[in-house]
Amino acid sequence: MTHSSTLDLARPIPPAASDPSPPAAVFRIAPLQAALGAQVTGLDATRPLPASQVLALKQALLEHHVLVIKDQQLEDDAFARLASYFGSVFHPPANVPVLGSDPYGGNTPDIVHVSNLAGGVLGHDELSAHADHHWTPTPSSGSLLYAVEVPSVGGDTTWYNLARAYDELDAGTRREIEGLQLITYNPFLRKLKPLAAGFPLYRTPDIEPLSPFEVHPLVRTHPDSGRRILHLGARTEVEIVGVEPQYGAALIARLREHLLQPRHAYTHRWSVGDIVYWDNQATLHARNAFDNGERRLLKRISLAGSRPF
Ligand SMILES: O=C(O)CCC(=O)C(=O)O
Ligand SMILES: [Fe+2]
Repeated sequence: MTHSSTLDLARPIPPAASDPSPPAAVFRIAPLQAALGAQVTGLDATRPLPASQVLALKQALLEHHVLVIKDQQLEDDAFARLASYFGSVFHPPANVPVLGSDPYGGNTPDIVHVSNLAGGVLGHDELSAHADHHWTPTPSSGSLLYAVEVPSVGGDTTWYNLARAYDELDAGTRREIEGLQLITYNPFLRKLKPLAAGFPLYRTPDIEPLSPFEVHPLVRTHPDSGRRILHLGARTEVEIVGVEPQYGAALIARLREHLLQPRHAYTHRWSVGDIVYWDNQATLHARNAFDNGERRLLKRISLAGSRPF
């Protein structure tokens, strides 16, 4: 008797006919048909995540560099909790301006509104490919963008796979760039000191160096996967330390042309509710322009990183 009542209790209880909640979607991570990226479905970030899902996301990020998490509807505290499974929020040194900070640095919000609407940053223009906070002593490990409002056309974001870009360099170029040190100057500092010629792609001796600046390896080693990464932005002002400027500028131009090939890229067309979490240590991201008459609001959290080696 006791035995059979135990069995009765173990039997699944069918939902009442009036139960409005849909069955929970199955958690799934599927690689995209692209040079990088995987899509995540069935994740419910309104609640704390199970350990198995956090581990699966971390592993997938290492393999695919970009995770497109679908169908989220989150208050800021739930978005911040999701991000905090992967690290703490990036805070720059007080004298280093970054996206969303005061012009000379300081007061960086934890959640930045990337938007053409009032209170937002980055407007509606195209953005060239970059890794967030590359120019700081400890660049961001990764960032998350959460789509709240999206335009009907444009405002797509493209990620580039820098691990693949490195792997596909010919052996001679890999030898040539091994051990080179690169300064990536802070574009927010350049905005404060504009040049008549606009934003230079390479600092030549006639241009006074922006300060503070940081020296990092041109080829970095991913701190978690150990993969070699071509750690170079598309248009940010740079300088290879200790080489002849003409040679340095030509080498950088050649490497940029190589890494920006469409076969290293994935372009994301945003839907409301998407969260993209990407690895800044293995990718660049860029955005195309959109019509300023349309509304676009993405909320961004950028995560702390470590000194590149
Ligand atoms: O607006 C975008 O798609 C990208 C903006 C960006 O570069 C960032 O949030 O780090
Ligand atoms: Fe960015």
